[in-house]
Amino acid sequence: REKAILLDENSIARALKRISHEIIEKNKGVDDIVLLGIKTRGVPLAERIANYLEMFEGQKVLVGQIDISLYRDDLTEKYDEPKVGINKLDFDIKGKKVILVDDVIFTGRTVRAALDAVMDIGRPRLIQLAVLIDRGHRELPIRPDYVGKNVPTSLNEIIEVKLTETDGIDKVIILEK
Ligand code: 3GP
Ligand code: 5GP
Ligand code: MG
Repeated sequence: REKAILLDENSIARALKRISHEIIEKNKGVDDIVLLGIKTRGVPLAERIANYLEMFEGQKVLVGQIDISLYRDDLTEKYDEPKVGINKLDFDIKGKKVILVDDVIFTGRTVRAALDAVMDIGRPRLIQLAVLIDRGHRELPIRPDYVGKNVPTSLNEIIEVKLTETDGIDKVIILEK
């Protein structure tokens, strides 16, 4: 079942620090940047990146959450379009640079739904995407701006992302179904 460890605690930290530096480089600082974590594990990842951004640039970066619910019976079955949950932010994103953060990008449908949610909330200046793992198999023309690790997968493989905040440990492994 477990085939390999893709990232451990140290390599997750290094990947998130590198992504944070890339965000600063691409945006020439962190002015007007807000991070939006997608549902469960995108949220702690967004919080960690925000901490690194503050560490590197000495400026606070706001973090919000986006709730996208997938309706599917089984992780390998075809599923309906991801649905946008109730999304409220306690800050305004009008004119902001929004960076969506998720743990894994696969078909791209969750991100597409998240883009809808963001546009509903307010009109950002631009939207970028950061993911810890890109496992391929995109079904939409969506690509991340920042990637922790590219992992070409087969469809019977699953990436398991564990984070201390949600799972008590930092670890990314690849499993065979
Ligand atoms: P997350 O809420 O932290 O993103 O989709 C619900 C959870 O199931 C996700 O956690 C994700 O980590 C996990 N998961 C593992 N494999 C898959 C998969 O192939 N598709 C989806 N949608 N989720 C998966
Ligand atoms: P997509 O909508 O791009 O098909 O899938 C992205 C969402 O599903 C992400 O929020 C991610 O958590 C989850 N997901 C898809 N494939 C995997 C996977 O192999 N492992 C994990 N952990 N999550 C996945
Ligand atoms: Mg996710």
